[in-house]
Amino acid sequence: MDRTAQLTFRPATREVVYDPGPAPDSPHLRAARVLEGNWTGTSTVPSRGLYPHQWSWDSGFIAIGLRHLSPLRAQTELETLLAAQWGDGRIPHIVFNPSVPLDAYFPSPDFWRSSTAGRAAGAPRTVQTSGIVQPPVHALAAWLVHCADPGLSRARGFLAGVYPRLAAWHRYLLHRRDLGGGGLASVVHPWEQGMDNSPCWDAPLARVTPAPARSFRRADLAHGAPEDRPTDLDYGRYVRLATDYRDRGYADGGSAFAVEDPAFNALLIASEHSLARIARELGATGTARQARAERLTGVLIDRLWDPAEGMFFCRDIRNGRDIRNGQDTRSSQDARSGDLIPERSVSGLVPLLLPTLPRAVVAALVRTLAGPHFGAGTRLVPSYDLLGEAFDPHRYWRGPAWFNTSWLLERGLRVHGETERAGALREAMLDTADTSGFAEYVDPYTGAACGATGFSWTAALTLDLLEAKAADATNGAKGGDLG
Ligand code: 9WN
Repeated sequence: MDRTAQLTFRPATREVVYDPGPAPDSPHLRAARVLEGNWTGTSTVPSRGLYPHQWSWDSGFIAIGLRHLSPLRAQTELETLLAAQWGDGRIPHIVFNPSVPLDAYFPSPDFWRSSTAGRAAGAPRTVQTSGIVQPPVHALAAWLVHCADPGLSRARGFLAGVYPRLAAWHRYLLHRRDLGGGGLASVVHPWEQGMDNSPCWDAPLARVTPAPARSFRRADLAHGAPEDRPTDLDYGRYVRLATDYRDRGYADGGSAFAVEDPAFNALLIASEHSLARIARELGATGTARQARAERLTGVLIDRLWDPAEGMFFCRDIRNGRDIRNGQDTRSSQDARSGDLIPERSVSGLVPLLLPTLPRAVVAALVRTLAGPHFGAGTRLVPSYDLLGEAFDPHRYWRGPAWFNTSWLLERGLRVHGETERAGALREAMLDTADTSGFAEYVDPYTGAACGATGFSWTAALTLDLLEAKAADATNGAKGGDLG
């Protein structure tokens, strides 16, 4: 599927140009090789060793890059994920590959028991999945994938096929997961938010009794340095939360851990904007969805924005609540509001992505991004406050820079006309991704690789940035968005 020389139509200038294709052994080809190596035939694994199944938000980011190599594969990536959707609308965070041995990844299908424990919630019978979710980047990805080849998309009925599933997914999040009662979706497990061991979870997780270490066996340590990964104590708590959820039949509402996260909700809102575009493409008006996206942006600000700090924070909606046997023993409206968690995570900058943010919020976010907590002396944006007590440049989501969050911020900067800053971030990402061997995450100061190399979303988003850069060179600074 390597791209070779071709004639290309440039919509901005309405001309057909000769595109010689990527130079031999260019970053473009190196990134393409990673995706080729991680493709299974119907989807892409995040990395061959550490993550040998299909992950939900990974597939969204992967499809965004894959669309430049093979729009058909990018469509298939999302269709495979959506085929594992549950009856209640949730998109599971992992779709398991039955040919991978059970001990290759923990927790494996026999832990989640989706087809039995998840029956009441409508888990599929023929494919095994986890029972939790991940950030809703999918409608955004589906729209971008469509834009890469609208002809193929229309011929295959791609958008018409995915739209009802994406709509059900958003409905699930906005209704079943509005655990705080204020209009935002809550995550009920750190794995759901995707930044597994972020210091934001330390306080809410401290209330969770860890599962005994002997009751499970981690598989991740066989692939990564222990000091780059979450601790055993973290894992004990992850296992406890997931076990309790499973044992409640994956019914929502009784979790001891429930947090409204800015990045998770910003992606939901960005995806709602994309669903409005998809609806329009399919012949509807999209007006109601567009209005909902704008209204939710206001709710996000009301519930998670801190003007004094110039960023968004997580809201711990279980703070002070007593959950026993899956029942919330308090019911007053007061108990629903919870407290903001005073930890600065990159998650609190991701809402920059939203097009209808007030100017003052945008200006404050841009200042925070460049300031001492996230910008001082770094190559890429750290996952956590450089000045925070828990900062660790190598340990997973407690400091290292990740490419998906930087990609979202780069996009956010462009949405708000911060072209120069976006350009600088893009250059830093392109350079670091390639020199780190498309690492899973990197030291934010040095760019040194951490975790897995040959990581799919790093390669995919590199391809996306390379395409955007090439389009900018041809069309002027605003080109390259493809949607
Ligand atoms: C648990 C696959 C996933 C990413 C997450 C990242 C990591 C899994 C793990 O890998 O989480 O879902 O085993 O640590 O934190 O964001 O989607 O790449």
